[in-house]
Amino acid sequence: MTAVNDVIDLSREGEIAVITVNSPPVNALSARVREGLTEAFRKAAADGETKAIVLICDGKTFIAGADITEFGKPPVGIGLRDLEDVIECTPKPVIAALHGTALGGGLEVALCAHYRVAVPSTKCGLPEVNIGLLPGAGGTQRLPRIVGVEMALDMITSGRHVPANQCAAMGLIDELAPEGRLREAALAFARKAVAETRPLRKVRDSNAKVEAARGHPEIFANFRKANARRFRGFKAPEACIQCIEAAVNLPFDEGMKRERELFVELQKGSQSKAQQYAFFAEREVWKIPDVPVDTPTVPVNRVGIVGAGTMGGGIAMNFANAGIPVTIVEAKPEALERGLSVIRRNYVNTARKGRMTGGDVEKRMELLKGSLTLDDLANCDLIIEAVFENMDIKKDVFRKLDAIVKPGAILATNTSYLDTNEIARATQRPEFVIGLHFFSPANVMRLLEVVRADKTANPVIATAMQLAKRIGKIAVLVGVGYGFAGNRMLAQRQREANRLVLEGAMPWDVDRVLTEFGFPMGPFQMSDLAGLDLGWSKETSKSSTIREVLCEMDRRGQKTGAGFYDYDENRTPKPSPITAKIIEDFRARSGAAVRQISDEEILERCIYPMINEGAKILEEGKAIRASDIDVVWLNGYGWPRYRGGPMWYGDFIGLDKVLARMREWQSQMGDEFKASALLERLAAEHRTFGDVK
Ligand code: 3H9
Repeated sequence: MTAVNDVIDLSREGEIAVITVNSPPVNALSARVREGLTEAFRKAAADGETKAIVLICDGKTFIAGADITEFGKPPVGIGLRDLEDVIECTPKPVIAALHGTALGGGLEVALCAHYRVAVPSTKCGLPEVNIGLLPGAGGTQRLPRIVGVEMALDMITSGRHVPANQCAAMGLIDELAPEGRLREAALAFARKAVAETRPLRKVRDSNAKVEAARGHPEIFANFRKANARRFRGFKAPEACIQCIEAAVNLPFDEGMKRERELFVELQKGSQSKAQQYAFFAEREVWKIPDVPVDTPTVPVNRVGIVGAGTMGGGIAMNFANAGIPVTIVEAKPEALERGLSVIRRNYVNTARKGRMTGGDVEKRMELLKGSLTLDDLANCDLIIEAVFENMDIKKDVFRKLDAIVKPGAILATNTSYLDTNEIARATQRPEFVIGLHFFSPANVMRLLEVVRADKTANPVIATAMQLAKRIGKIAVLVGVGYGFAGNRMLAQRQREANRLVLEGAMPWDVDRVLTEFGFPMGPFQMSDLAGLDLGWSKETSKSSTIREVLCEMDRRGQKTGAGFYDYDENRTPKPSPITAKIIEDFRARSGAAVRQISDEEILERCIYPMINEGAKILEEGKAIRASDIDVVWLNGYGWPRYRGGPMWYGDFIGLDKVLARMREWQSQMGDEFKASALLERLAAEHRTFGDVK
């Protein structure tokens, strides 16, 4: 084996040259990889003994894409497309040997090989859309030439990873190799290609599938229409579609030009920067400076859950889905029965949609054991409390659990707001107490706020983070404080949304501005969905807020067919003249001065106080880094990914601008708008949240 450089090796086995990429962690196409590959291909092409070439990767995966860390920096070395030309024009058969994930630029390189061999566990995809880009190294032109236009539209705009057997069925992979035998299989394929003098098949030349779609613009029109909701606000999916249209309507080289233009346009725009930031932010959250990766963890083989309500049931499903047995405890048999049957119904619905089999439903239900006594949790390694949001009740549960569960077991609370330290103090084992704040519906939402209390031990934190990964969540470590990171910031937005209505905006104005910004729904639609009567009681209601008045009129949200909005039988919200009248009366009674409020003010008033609150969370050390706060908002509250997260957005619009507005509002409306010291400092120093390390 000869090292071409530190990441590329070239060797020969008989008449077959083997080029190996070894650039951990994911063999991304960095400048070194591109240079080494170019040189290796040139050498192998020039070598008289070599009759065919296998391109293979060491480590856990084939090339997983371009090196995203290079984006936005001045280009270095040979370009990816030039490397691809070298590969495609090699005068000897080139066989790409795939394992792991052949993604983005990695798959694009493989598409320039003349043949592709893969082990069955391989997945192929063009996920650039997820980072606000399009496949910019020929993927939009070559993929439809193999898999057809419809499949290319689906793969490129979803970015999904397609399993090898499906790729083989579509012709994207020529041969499946036995698992673990990739190298031998690829070498055998190469020898066969030489022996049979197989053609140097270039994907660029195979036009039948794109020509079949020519003169059928409805394919694209229908696709756009069917996916309008999913693509709303994002620029990359539309650019991907336009590239595939170019593949259909233009000669290959012209299509490549179009792809380049649109790629560069996306790369310059703020959306791709935001989405790339989000990609790395979601990988940073796992890194906790004072909890090193080698921190020991507690093995979690059985989980206990206290409370079989909506949260408890949803949380239980996460563990059952990961094959971890769960014991759920409820106080009353009817409540337990109801909780378990809701879980079963959820699984049956999933099975009905074809996303699991009847057998899977039974397997999961078998992992869930109901009980009416906390004593049955004695052998659990982790117990999650999901009872009513009341400090006394929670403390009582923890006191009891402490006496029952084995030493070393972790006690977790799912509280959304309450003081985890106070709950921990109810036990003799505060170092084993932690917060695990799941978001509703807990079996669907990806976010988990892991709440570190003052005494929580490092192994307990490490275990929680590891377990979150195991059940497919994205975990963010936060400190104790009312509402932790997410709900604490949400409270700012909610307060301003309500205040804006008193000042002259209508709920649907506020919701429209925030949905146009990119949220899936606005604060008032969200309130209607959750139910306006959460925490409301008829006996104590005094018509003191618009919400109370609505509840008193039995307009309690979607479930009663009316709330801030009126709803039809399809639950479509319509601005309500009744609500408008209630609001006008309320304003008149409270003597509020009503004025015209611009969309710009609505947006700024809802978002800037959140950014300011995020800064306070950071300066208090309740979140490790600004990007962790963004991960909370991206995964728990529907913050539009193409706007990075509230902290990224603050940096994007300029912290001096946020600060100026906060000061202005503070002078008009009081200290709720007082700027955080961190915001003041960063703005003064012309720095960003991203600069705070
Ligand atoms: C592209 O190809 C553009 C071209 O079309 C055109 C160009 C002209 N670059 O996710 P993990 C790092 S765009 C740099 O935790 P897993 C990652 O940050 C690209 N770094 O592992 C992490 O670092 P750290 C299209 C990358 O096993 C480490 O690798 N491709 C890249 O859970 C491990 O990552 C994609 O979008 C990269 N491309 O998942 C694929 N990828 O340890 C993006 C990863 O310091 N990657 N890193 O935190 C993935 O989807 C997943 O990483 C993968 C592995 C599935 C591969």
